[in-house]
Amino acid sequence: MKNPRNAFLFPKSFVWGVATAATQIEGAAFEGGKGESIWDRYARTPGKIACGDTPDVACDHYHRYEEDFALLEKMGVRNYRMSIAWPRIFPTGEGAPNARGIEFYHRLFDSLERRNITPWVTMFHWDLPQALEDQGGWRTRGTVNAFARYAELIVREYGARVKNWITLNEAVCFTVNAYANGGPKAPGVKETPRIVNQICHHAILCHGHGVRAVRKWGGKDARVGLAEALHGAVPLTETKRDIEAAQAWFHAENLRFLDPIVRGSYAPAYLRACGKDRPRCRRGDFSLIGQKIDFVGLNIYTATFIRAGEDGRAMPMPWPADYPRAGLPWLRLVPQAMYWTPRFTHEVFGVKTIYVTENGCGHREPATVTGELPDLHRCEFMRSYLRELHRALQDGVPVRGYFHWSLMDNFEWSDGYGARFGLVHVDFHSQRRTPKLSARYYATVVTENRVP
Ligand code: PNW
Repeated sequence: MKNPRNAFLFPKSFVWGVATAATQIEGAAFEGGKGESIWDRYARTPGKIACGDTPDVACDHYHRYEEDFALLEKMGVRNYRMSIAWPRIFPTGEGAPNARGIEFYHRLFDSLERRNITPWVTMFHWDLPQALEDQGGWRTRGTVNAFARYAELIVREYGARVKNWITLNEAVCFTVNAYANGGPKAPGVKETPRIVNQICHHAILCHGHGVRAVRKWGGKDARVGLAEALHGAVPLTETKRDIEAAQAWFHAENLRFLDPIVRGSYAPAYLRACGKDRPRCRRGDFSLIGQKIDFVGLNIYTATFIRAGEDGRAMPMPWPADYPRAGLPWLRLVPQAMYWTPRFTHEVFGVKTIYVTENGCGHREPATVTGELPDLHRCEFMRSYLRELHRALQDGVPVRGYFHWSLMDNFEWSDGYGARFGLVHVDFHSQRRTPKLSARYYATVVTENRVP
């Protein structure tokens, strides 16, 4: 028998990590001089969040980060993706920065450094300062300018210790899913298509400001990219016809954000689809938006099956009612997304360096009594998705790392604390942390560099 430890091996330089976001874990929502974010406000609007949950305390990571990083260290995880809370740095989004907020992240980076864990820092993971929203928020250029100042400040402040920057997390979630249909993301309003398109334009402008800040203040060895939630497509069969149809559909579905960033202009097809509601652009916008980036992060959870119709056109498959899901209604179990989304991103958008910046499953798991929580479903989820990632690497798709979402159970936005995505279980009453079986599984992945 061949040595089974040689099966599903990853390249030596492959980056393994876990991911979190400030609002979902920090808590201390009104401590240390932090200002109110749109999620703090949204959580106080009745009916918006399951069970009336709020991010006020979350995992209390603000006070317990040492304990959390000790868990990371124990798992052997050497890369940690996190976000900085904009309202902790600028409580009202602009004006004077908050020294205690700035200090807090220095303490976090100190702790990571001591443990030899590399930070990957997201500048914006949805927590817009409420004061900016009150002045028009993403609808205005004022917010873009405020973001530019924020990005510059954090890169100047932390650039000596942070070398991996992610400007925005999932632009579609805090723009379209927040302003087009009344939710489910904060602020949960319904604007006209013209305003929504303008909001999206402002979002990619912010990405550009983030890139500029890193180039100017981040040092020679700094790298910058963004984390995207692309609409994934999986060909129903691996025939030429279905693959071509899936690829065409993937391209058409993802023109709004990544395309202008990698090509430096809006695609004619995108502008046609916007019609009279196309975004208003100013001179200079695209030299900012289209700056070269070092990698694209993909948050991969699910995808849509596509087949070619008679005329070759892409036809999305309807979902059978019983199709399996990984905990939440939208999270249909499609491990092949881990193969096709990076591959199409490479083929269609010409991206040469890809990181999977999120992947995970969210279940309603029972509280642990003592010891380990045997989340066999999460182990199986990871195993099947990681094998598809391995297949992508074997076929030459340039994926350089993987971050599991998430380190621990946390505030899952509108789903509150009911949907648990963690490798580590959190008891939200006692704040006790208990590694699940999947934490051990992932520790094996990371330390042996393979899919067991
Ligand atoms: C991501 N989809 O959101 C976010 O970046 C995380 O903050 C969040 O906790 C995690 O995924 C789990 O929800 C997504 O519909 C939301 O494909 C929806 C989708 C993808 C990602």
